[in-house]
Amino acid sequence: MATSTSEQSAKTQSYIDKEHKFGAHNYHPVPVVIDRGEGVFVWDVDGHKYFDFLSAYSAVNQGHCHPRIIKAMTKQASKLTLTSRAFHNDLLGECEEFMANLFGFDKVLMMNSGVEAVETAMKLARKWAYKIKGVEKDQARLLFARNNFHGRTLSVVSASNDTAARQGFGPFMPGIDTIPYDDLNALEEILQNDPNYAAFFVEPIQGEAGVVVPAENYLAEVARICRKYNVLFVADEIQTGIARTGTLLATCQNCTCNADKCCQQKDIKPDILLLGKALSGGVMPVSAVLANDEVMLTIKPGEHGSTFGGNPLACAVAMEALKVVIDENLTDNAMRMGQLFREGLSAIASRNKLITTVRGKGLLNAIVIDSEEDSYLAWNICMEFKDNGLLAKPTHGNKIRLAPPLVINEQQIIMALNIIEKSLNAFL
Ligand code: IF1
Repeated sequence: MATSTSEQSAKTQSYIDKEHKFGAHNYHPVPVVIDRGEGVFVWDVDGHKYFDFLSAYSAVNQGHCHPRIIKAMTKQASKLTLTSRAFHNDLLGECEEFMANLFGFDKVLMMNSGVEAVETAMKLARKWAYKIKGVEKDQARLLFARNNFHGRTLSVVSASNDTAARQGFGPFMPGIDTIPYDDLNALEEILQNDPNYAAFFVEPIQGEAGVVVPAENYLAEVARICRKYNVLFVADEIQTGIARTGTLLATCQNCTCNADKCCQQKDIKPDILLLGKALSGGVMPVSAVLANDEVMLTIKPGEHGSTFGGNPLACAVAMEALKVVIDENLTDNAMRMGQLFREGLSAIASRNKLITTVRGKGLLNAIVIDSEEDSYLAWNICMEFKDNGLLAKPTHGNKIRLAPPLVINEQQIIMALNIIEKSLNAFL
């Protein structure tokens, strides 16, 4: 088993010291240095094995270094990686067609990081507001839910209410407002009082806020209210999408379709869908914006893009990463293993009062620890997890996100639950 944090090896410390000396100090990582990943496991430089219960924030849904995705990547990497969009390439159209059909939209705009997809959607929403909805020039407003996390660019943190994300970065993007999450009255009230709203951006489950699951009817009602006031419903599925929550998309809350073609139940279909992270199985940055022609065609040639957006390597990887999700029934596995996992966590909570809440959907779950938000208890519990062979990290103080790769099996879930209970009991 892993050496305890106090016995952290000199080898591990040397890697951490080098990062500290030569790298920006923009993170406070768990003190572990990983050098190999396979499936649900990662290993550190001292050869210690861990369950990965963060999955790079739901980017490695298919498991670390999935052989099919690596094979697709290495095959394409030795043939053609990048042309820029100055020229066509032989995979972009195929990838766009595959994704448009799978998720049920007319068109796809490929980008790289998740926040680039969010920024793209903000630009599309404003363009649509001026060209289609008829909002006066420079008067379009964008609406977000409070306690959101959509990325870290200046215009996106302009929509954040998180102090750490905003402090010292002003001035912020104008034309942005927020309302409480999971509050339909607030949404109806703000949209009925101002015709200048272009779009409402929302996470189907708020990940960084601590895996906050809204009311069962929230997303369907968001879609209805947005349609009522001619406002675009933008679903940020960068973390919740691609089978993570037990359906291909979290907006398909009560999905009954099988996962090889998202039915996108008409009543909750977003106008703009944002994907990222697991779109590449965690092997490279790939993101995508999906929308129908009325929205997507408001941007003309030369008005948006990126050097690497839609590159052939990303297209090869994205298609294979999605095919793995479908072929291995990861949506169904996430649903079943998530149910088993939450039952196990609830059983632990009945024996150990440190867990005050268990919540989540599919394999996006979190436990809330009985402590103040600014307490170090959740961090110390994660250090104990690490010493016992499981990696996780607290979010917003006293919540611990627990999100393994979707390839996890029943035996591994039970082993992880045993580690979690053993670790928590060390604090009783
Ligand atoms: C970090 C948080 C999670 C996202 C949603 C857009 C983006 C993200 C719903 C932007 C990215 C990442 C960022 C990453 C840690 C992680 C994160 F802790 F920061 F808040 F997952 F909750 N929409 N989330 O979750 O995508 O540009 O990063 O590709 O910044 O360390 P990105």
